[in-house]
Amino acid sequence: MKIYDSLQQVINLKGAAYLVLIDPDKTEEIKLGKFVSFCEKNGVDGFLIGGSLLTNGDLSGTINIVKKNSSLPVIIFPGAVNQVVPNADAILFISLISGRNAEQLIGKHVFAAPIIKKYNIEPISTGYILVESGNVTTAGYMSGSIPVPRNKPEIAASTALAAEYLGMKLIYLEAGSGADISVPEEMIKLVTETCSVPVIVGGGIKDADTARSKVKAGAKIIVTGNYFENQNNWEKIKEFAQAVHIKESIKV
Ligand code: 1GP
Repeated sequence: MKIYDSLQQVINLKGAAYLVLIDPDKTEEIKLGKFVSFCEKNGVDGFLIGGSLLTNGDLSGTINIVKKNSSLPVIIFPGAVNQVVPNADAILFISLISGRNAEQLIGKHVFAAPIIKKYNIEPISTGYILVESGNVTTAGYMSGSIPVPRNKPEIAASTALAAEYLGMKLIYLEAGSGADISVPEEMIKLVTETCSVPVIVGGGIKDADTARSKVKAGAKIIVTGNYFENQNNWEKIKEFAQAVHIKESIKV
């Protein structure tokens, strides 16, 4: 089954899917192996791997460790063309639709597409919308683009709808890794009411209640990264997964 379809299946079954972002710059082998198997046992549905800027991380090596220690889907979340590597299951084929820089809308993709084809990894076309989040994030800085103002949900919704009409299969509402404040619920609500493809929400989510309120607002995939880079927080993974899997808690 394609990874996109398996995500849809999780969404149908559990109400929403929970993905954990792994930054190859911030991992060490033994800890990462333990972490991913712990994630799998505690309800995580898959991993995103990559980042807006990798300085010394080994993306391929990181994916190998993740695959050795878990059977969950591994999806590249690329910040640059050199993050297209062969050993992942899929790649978010991201177009920065909140920006107006042709390179990030289509230019880099021309370089990446033949490599993705050669490696035979599944591209998942994703409209990426940066949302103002209090501070300048790496994603915002590196892309040199102005994020959508937090109090302008109609801009995000129109952008997402345009992406859907262009054939994109996911929308990613991104506050940025380590954001001070996460994507506002009002924006998630309007975007998810306006377009029909699944909406990912990530950036600055630091507790399970916040994750649940994003799902209640309409998010179909929640991503957290930074919070679980601190091992002291690992005990909360199950709580996050349960908060995201809104259908399961209703059943109980
Ligand atoms: C960043 O959305 C992800 O691209 C996750 O953000 O690291 O803030 O959880 P955090």
